[in-house]
Amino acid sequence: MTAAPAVSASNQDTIVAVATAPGEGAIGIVRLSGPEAVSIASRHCPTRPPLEKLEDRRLTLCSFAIDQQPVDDLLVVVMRAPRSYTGEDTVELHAHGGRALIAQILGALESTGARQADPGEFTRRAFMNGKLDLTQAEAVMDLIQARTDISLKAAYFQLRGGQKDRFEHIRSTLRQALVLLEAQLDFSEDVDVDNRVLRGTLEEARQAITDQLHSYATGKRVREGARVALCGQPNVGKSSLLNALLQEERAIVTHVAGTTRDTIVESVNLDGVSVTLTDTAGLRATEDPIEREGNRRSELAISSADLILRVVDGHHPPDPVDLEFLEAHQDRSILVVNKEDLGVDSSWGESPHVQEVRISARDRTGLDELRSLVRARCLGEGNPVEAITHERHAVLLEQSCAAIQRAVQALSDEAPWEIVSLEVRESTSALDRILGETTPQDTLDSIFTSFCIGK
Ligand SMILES: Nc1nc2c(ncn2[C@@H]2O[C@H](COP(=O)(O)OP(=O)(O)OP(=O)(O)O)[C@@H](O)[C@H]2O)c(=O)[nH]1
Ligand SMILES: [Mg+2]
Repeated sequence: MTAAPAVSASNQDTIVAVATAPGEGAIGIVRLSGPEAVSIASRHCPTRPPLEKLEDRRLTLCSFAIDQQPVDDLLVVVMRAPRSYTGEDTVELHAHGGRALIAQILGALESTGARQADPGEFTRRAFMNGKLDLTQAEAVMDLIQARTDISLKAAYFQLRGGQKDRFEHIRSTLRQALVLLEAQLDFSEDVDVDNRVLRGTLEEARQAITDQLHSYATGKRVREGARVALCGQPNVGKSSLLNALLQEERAIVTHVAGTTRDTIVESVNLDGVSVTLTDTAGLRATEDPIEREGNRRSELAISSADLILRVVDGHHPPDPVDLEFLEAHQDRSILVVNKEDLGVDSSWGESPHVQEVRISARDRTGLDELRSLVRARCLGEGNPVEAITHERHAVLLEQSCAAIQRAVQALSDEAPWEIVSLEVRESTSALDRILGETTPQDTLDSIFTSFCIGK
């Protein structure tokens, strides 16, 4: 994942890059795309018939030659425009995946006219050639980076155009409103727009956007993972729980209160959700400067967490400090009553407002239930696969929604039709930008340069 300057070179260039992960592998795929892709490759791939005449999309064995010297036997395939990933003429070479070999092949293709591709340039060309809209292009990277089943499904939903279709649907609703408004503007004497129909149409679009926006909290956790903090008083078993969830002895566990002094951060897949777990120092009043700093870091982790696991020692009766904490953070905490193996005090389980789970970090009981609670709380209601996952989409949807609200207000105020129309246009243009139709160059640059080379 190398950062690189913005793509500025001409689309007329033929670009080349290795498409498989760097290093040694059974196969290394080199991809060429652009107007000269076939002629450049044919200088190194003596096929029969020649590459220019080779059937589209058929893998053919040949010996790749540099200065007439064969260096590898490989498979070559030609995918002619527009039926290729980029929409341009594309050649793929499936060579053996060795570092020196791939470097030689790339060098040879560059010396015969190809230019090394910038990060994301193949996908950028696919986008420029209308093969993908911008949400689909973004999903390509999501798909590659997905670490859990759920984030993979969400990426694939977006790649197949699931989000694109929704945004287009909302936009077409807004365009219906615009048609009504245009008619009023063009033929104001003869046409009298039915205000209720117009309002209904705008309301429909607003509602669809609001639904999408509500899904973003979930979608963000699906794509980026959720932050979960383990917190509580000293010695209750937070570090033991961290180790149990990671299935490794990551943190030091002792019977001494105050064992963990710094925060410990680890990533784990919990029941299909990618989670960043933070074990924190036990919270208690102290004069020790190290523990005070530990407490400060604990507070920081707690305040930024999507979900807090408040761990208590269930063998003892509830402490008001824990109950107060849970009350203050009930919307994003789960009460984890630990040390179940020692017997749980009968006063636990009385709070109807707090979700509670009983475990033994020592004996590793109750962990499946805890994992599935964490999953349910992180993913919320609704279908997480169809949630919007990109902040860029959420920000533009908010802009679109605000413009619709201003349009509705203008209607109520009986403002001139031009004003209403202006606001509806504003709301559609935010959707245009999500889809990449009028997206500023710098936004495109920042999206595509975050891709890897060869994608
Ligand atoms: N019986 C029993 N003991 C446990 C369990 N979980 C933890 N302990 C013990 O409780 C003590 C404290 O465990 P830790 O995991 O270090 O607790 P902590 O909350 O991280 O403590 P600090 O880092 O000091 O805040 C250790 O002696 C553990 O062996 C459990 O489920 N059952
Ligand atoms: Mg600890």
